[in-house]
Amino acid sequence: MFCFQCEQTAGGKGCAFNAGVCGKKNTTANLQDNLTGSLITLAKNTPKDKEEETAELILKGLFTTITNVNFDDETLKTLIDEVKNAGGNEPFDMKKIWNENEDIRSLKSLILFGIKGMAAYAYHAAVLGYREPVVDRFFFEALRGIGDMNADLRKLLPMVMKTGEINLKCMELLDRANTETYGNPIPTAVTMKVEKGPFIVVTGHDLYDLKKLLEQTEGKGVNVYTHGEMLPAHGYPELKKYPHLKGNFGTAWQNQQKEFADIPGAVLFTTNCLMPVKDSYADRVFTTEVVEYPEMVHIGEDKDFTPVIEKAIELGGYKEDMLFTGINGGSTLMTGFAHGTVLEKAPEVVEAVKSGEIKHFFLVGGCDGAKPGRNYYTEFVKMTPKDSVVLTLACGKYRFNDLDLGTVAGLPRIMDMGQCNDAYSAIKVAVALAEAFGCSVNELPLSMVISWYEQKAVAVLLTLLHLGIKNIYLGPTLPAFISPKVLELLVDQYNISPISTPAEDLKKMLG
Ligand code: FSO
Ligand code: SF4
Repeated sequence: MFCFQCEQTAGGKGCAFNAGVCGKKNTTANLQDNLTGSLITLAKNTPKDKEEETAELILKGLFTTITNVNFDDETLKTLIDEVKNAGGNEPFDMKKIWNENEDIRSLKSLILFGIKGMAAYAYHAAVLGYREPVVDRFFFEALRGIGDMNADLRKLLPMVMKTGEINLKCMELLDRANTETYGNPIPTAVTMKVEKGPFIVVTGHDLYDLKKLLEQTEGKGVNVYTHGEMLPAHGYPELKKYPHLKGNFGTAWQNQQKEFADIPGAVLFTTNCLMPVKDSYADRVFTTEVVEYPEMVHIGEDKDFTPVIEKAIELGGYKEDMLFTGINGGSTLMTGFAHGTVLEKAPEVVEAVKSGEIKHFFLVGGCDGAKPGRNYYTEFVKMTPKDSVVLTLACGKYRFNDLDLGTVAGLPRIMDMGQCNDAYSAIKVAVALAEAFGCSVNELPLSMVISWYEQKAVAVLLTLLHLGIKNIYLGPTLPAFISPKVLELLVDQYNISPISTPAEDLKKMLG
């Protein structure tokens, strides 16, 4: 096996031999490569007029290969067969890419990992009935580009940027799907208290699964709690209206093995990040959609969550109400500051900036992860000056979202804009501020501190670059798939820098 698609890759170079750091086995990694290779062949063989109908399979295939999504060799084999039957026979050999010249490999990786992330977003939008032909078609173009052994830097570089451009359209589509289906998020305080009695914890990004579960648990005496990337669900009117959607349990994905170890409730995984399931809680883990783990009960397309509900009732929940806290000891998390809410307050925000009440905005967003060094983000946020606002999104926020940093100009100093795909909200707000001040986004008193882990973060990063956003601080480490030459390019054109220390970086940003 060879895999270097995520931040925790072995030795900062690549996972090889028997298993990946994420727990993915050699056999699974090879099957995932086989699936990707089949998708490349399928893209080559699909006539233009058949692209839209084939796109669904491409989305599913790519999403399945994202880090911490699917560990099940049997499902992978079935999916490969499906792709082969659809026209992906004689899979492209991914080794050819892993063995290519390092700069070509780097650019192809950016495209491939970018479209994997984008596939997840497109998939969530499609579940709600939202598709966009421009997005669907780009998967074919990108896969063909990746499989083109004659492609040089001149051909691949624009495709990297186009991945960012199309991902913006894709995030816009998902934003529309989510807000038209569930309403515009509103600021909401979420408790970390778990009430006594049976409960289900839902993790991942899929709001549709949560909605179905809320409908099916209604009136059954089973409470529902969000976990990880599901936290922003509390802000959506059509989800928050369910009184048994009680609060949030736990923190970010990398803490799941500890947090779920002795949980007297059922856990439903709707997307990544799923970690290898420990015996201590294996009997209470359920998966759905593209997430799968050997021997765990999988809820199929009928979305009949009865086994999950029955498990929760059997386990019975805590005997007494339990008050949990975040990593800094806080027990309430605020969410729901999507573009709709923030832009309503735009005139006040602009006034506060003009009067000097707000001096700086920070976007501290992205993934959390298991490797040490991520307390940088906690320290960074704690050190931000009192006259600044911290916008955040994705699971990295659990490093600081339980902190009470007070308010500035009547606004909370930390505003959670949502999941990683809600980077779209941050972009909308930044663009609106730039318009109000008649300047470019790069001229705003705004600094972006991005943490990455898996491939959705790659897609978001490419979108920021496509928008011409400069001076991004990226951490905790730079991707292994960025070659020195490609890094040089990114530094020259976009002045991307790796994070250093919170104090040093803050000084530069405010300087
Ligand atoms: Fe996190 Fe995992 Fe949302 Fe990712 S839960 S790390 S970027 O899947 O997708 O932020
Ligand atoms: Fe390694 Fe990450 Fe690939 Fe898992 S997804 S095998 S940890 S690089």
